[in-house]
Amino acid sequence: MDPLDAGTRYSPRAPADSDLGEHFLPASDSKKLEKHRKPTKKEGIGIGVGLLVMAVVLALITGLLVWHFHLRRAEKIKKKYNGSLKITNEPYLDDYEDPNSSAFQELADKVVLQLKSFYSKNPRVSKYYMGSSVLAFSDDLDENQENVVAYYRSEFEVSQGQESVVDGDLTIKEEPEQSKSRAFASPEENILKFENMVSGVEDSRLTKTFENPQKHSHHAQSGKNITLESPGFPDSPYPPNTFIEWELRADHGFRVMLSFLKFSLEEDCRKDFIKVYNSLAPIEEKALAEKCGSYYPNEPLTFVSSRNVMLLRLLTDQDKNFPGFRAVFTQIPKDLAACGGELTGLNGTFQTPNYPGYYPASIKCVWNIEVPVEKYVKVEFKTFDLSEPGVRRRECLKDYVELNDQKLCGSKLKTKVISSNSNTMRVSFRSDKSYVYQGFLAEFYAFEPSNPCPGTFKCFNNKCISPLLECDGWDDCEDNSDEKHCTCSDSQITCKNSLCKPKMWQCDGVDDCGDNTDEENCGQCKEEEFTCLNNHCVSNRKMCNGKDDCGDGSDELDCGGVSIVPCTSLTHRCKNDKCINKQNPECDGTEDCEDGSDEDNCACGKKPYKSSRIVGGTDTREGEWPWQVSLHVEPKGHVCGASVISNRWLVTAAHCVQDRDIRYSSPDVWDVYLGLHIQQVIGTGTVKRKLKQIIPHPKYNKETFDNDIALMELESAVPLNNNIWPICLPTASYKFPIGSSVWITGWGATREAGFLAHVLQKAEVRIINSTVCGKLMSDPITPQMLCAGVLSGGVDACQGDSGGPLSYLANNTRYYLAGVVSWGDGCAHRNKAGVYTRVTRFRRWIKELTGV
Ligand code: 4AZ
Repeated sequence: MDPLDAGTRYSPRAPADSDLGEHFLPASDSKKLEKHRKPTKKEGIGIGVGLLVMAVVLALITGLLVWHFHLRRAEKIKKKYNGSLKITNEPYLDDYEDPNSSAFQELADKVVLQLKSFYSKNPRVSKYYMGSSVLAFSDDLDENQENVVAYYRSEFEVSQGQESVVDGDLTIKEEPEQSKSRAFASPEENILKFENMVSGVEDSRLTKTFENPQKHSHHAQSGKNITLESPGFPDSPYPPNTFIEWELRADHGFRVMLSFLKFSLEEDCRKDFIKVYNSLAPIEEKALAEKCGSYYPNEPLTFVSSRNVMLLRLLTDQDKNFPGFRAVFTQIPKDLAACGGELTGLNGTFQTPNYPGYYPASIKCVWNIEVPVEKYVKVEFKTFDLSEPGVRRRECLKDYVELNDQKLCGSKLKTKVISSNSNTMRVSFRSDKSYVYQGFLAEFYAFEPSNPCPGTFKCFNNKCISPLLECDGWDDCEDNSDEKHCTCSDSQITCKNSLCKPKMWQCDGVDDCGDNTDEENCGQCKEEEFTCLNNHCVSNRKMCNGKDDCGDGSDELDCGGVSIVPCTSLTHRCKNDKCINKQNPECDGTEDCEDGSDEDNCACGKKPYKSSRIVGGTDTREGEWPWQVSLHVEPKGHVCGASVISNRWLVTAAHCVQDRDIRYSSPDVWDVYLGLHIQQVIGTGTVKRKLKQIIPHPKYNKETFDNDIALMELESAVPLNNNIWPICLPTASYKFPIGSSVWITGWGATREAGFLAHVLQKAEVRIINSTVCGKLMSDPITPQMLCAGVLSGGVDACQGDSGGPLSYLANNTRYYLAGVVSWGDGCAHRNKAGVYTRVTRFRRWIKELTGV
């Protein structure tokens, strides 16, 4: 817990009563209370002296005030500016790499002297200038002339209120390429010729002082990896208040390549972070990336410098220390990161340089695609991430791709397929000086203009899709063109906008048509009435009147603001047994209960890893679903799934633990695999455990599958980490909205009666209205069941997924166990749902037995 949250804030104690007496003023002298009378001569002198004393005191106070205000105005703020500049009239010496060499010292002294004279010429900043120091030198080849680049820090003590003036003068942006010839000093002898000065203010998170700041310098060697690690990695978490810099250099004509192999820092970049610079000075204009949180192991979090230098910084705050990182750095020839070129043939792929690592800064690539005459070109982006923060998508001012006079940027493309009206296409890509991303992977194809999608359906955006997907109610083209101009079949409704949607989707609470046609006239209530969640009708006037008019409390929800209301099944019960009318208030970052209990125990349900890639397909990545468990029974192997809810307890399906050919109800037949990704591959993050006990729900009904839930206690606790982490349990009143997306995961069969999956699979389905579901399924849907699926078929849980989680992502932050995989009519049939155990119905039972 954060120390601040723990309530250890400093609050001055009120003085004890016994002390108060000592501070009372003594009772007034009775003489002073006498009536006024004419003063005597002696008294007259006394008055004169008194007046004099008063005048002196007044003068003193005035002086003090003047001094005080003068001092206040003169209160100084320390500011540091980091910069780099090119020295064009000095040859580079290898000794410059060593800050202890006399060559370094000599040149550094000269640079410092000249910086002083540079600042002295600017009256706005000269009065605040405290001094400069050289951080490093590197070489820079420019039109065959070898220059020295100096990296420096200048310090100022600025009067309060003047910071912006100084900031304005000391934030110096890099000049555009064509106007780089300006010199800062006349090329007199013995005077260094400065060019291309870039400077910016130091990161505000570095204003505090660090006890033991460290700086390491490394020079790469071709074909050799140098390992960099955060302190203590991997055995212990990094220490608090750490500030480390790594200066990375490559040989002349090479680039630095830095790859993070393991990366796990605190989630919040304001607290702990790394920052990578395309320079040896930490200048914001040269920042390539700032990263925190965790990244998937072995994901290509790789950076490439523009020249032969790079700076890596690690900064941590006082609390919450994480494992840290392991990175390797090496040098690559400059042209290895080259890009663009001539692309010919009928199809092919191209990508941003260093893909799937991050592209370099300040790069321009042009691909000229030429397919055989009489054919046209189509480019499809398979992945795309040029997501500079703070840039509006339409503008694309920083990093972008340009094709057909159209600029693309950001991370979500509206159209992934772009085609030309000729046999050529020019694709260009540019990155600016700072902040780089993964870039893109694209494919080009030649197509026949008269028949662009032979044997398939042609979308308006030129994507080709299977003809079976036309008019199926799903936007497969991603521009809806496969769902337009359809003649709706008997099993479909015709939306006002002429789209066709399955009848099953009518009145399911989701606007499938896009114009709400499928959700109109669903309730029986009149216009001036409110439709309660239990389908009762109450007058609109009775909404939010503090009384439960519906009978289920739904007329008192969503009334704006949070208030204490009578408890119903729809309200949230706080720890103090008072109920509030906010839906799903738990762990949403706001304390809604008087006792704050809605924000207790919120460590669950967080996915450990961020992704630096756009995910597609159904294979999961290691650690993506850390609550997923594989339950094995020898000699069969994987039989069922389960979910971690604490370091000792799992939730699974009761039907998984019923005796059949094997005594499945007996704890000792089971082997539990936590943190598993691929069946039969016991990874470093995998833990195997035996069971202490199995508790199937006492009301489990093997005929109807009602109450299909069981608890499993592990023989011993497991360590919780990036690969094993509990999912949140929803409270009894938690609502999973109809139509919202939920994830199913498991190693179950990938088709009905098919084989089990090797790699843990995931699929996105939607929650389906129980009444609609009841009409679809062969057996009844009880209140203890929850339906989810994709009614067009093809996506579902299947044999072997049973007992596993149905995970719901709340507020884009944490996952809740909405359901336990229970049963279905086969797998993935059209107009069939998957049926799950509704976990909210068992919240109290779970708490009673496990304490979770
Ligand atoms: C099973 O046999 C099973 N389509 C689980 C889920 C579903 C079907 C079968 C849902 O474990």
